[in-house]
Amino acid sequence: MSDTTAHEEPELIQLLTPEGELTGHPDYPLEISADEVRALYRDLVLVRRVDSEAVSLQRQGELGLWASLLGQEAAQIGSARALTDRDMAFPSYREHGVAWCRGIEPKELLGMFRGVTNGGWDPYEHGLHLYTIVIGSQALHATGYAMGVQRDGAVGEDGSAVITYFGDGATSQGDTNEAFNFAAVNNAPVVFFCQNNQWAISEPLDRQSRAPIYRRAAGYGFPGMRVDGNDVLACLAVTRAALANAREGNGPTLVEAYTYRMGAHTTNDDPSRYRASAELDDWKAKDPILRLRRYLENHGLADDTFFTSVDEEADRIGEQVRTECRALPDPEPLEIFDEVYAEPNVHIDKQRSEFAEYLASFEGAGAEGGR
Ligand SMILES: Cc1ncc(C[n+]2csc(CCOP(=O)(O)OP(=O)(O)O)c2C)c(N)n1
Ligand SMILES: [Mg+2]
Repeated sequence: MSDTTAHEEPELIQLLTPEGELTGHPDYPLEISADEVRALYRDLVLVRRVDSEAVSLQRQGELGLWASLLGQEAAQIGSARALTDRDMAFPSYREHGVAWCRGIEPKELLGMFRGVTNGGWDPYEHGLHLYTIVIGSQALHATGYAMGVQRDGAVGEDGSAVITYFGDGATSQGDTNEAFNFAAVNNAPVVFFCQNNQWAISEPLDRQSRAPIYRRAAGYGFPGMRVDGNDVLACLAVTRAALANAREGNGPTLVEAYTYRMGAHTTNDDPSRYRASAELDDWKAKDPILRLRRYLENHGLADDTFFTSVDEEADRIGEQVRTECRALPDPEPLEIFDEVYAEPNVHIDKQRSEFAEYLASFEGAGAEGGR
């Protein structure tokens, strides 16, 4: 018995080769000006800098944890730059590039990882839901939200679409598969954007799926495609098409962005214990920033002055991230009770007053006692 689903070579949608050559793709034509390409390059470089500063801040004890996006910049910037202000995104916990594109200040992102906020931003103001740690749950939230958009009649060419981000590991979760099915049967305007970074902590891709992830969409009855996740132009073109499809009332799409987590899972992890360094070297050759830089240089679309100005801006942002992180105020201890429920709740009120009493018992024992 032959099993073509598992063994046929998958097609990878690519517009820009790792050498920086623009090949384009017949199904995903992309009209983009030189200014827009330079803006994408700037996004990629600045987001990588915010990320590397955050890793250093964790190492210096300023953050409790950080989940690095290193290597996934193009998947995030390309897809998020395809969104409009009317769209809503539901991220996981590594989507710092998406947050950047949705206008979240780096310090707002750092707050949660420093343990000083319960979330960090107003989801409606930015069109970005809060970070979600419960793997795959955001796919259901996004599907429900998309069904709400549908019921509000906020669809059509100028309407809203929804996108949700999750990883390869999340495709093994029931929540994600339920979301696929629910979105399909309800024709919900949602794009499932899977960043397949080849690893779910220490579990490699072949422990998650025998068939390529994007092919699962066929089983639920909607289109799926694999895009080169290190090619910012391909990610932009494919996500734009998927969002347009959702807006036009054609339901969900699964986009598998084939990429690589170049760093550790989080700052708590040591990948040298479970993966070979040769694998990382292979992916370094496909670096998303390098290939866009090569394209800009090869076509004379950017000169040294441009690259230097972006690097200088990155230095300024690095400095800003370090300063603002250290200046983030500690919350009042009792604030933790304020955002548990939207409505007053007797159980929470009881816990609040018990905790207030406990804190008061430290009075006179020094300011640190209550903290
Ligand atoms: C429901 C649930 N199960 C397990 C975990 C623990 N956990 C945290 S991250 C992770 C791996 C996720 O891998 P993937 O979906 O590929 O995302 P990536 O971290 O690679 O971006 C797991 C199992 C969790 N947070 N939530
Ligand atoms: Mg992963």
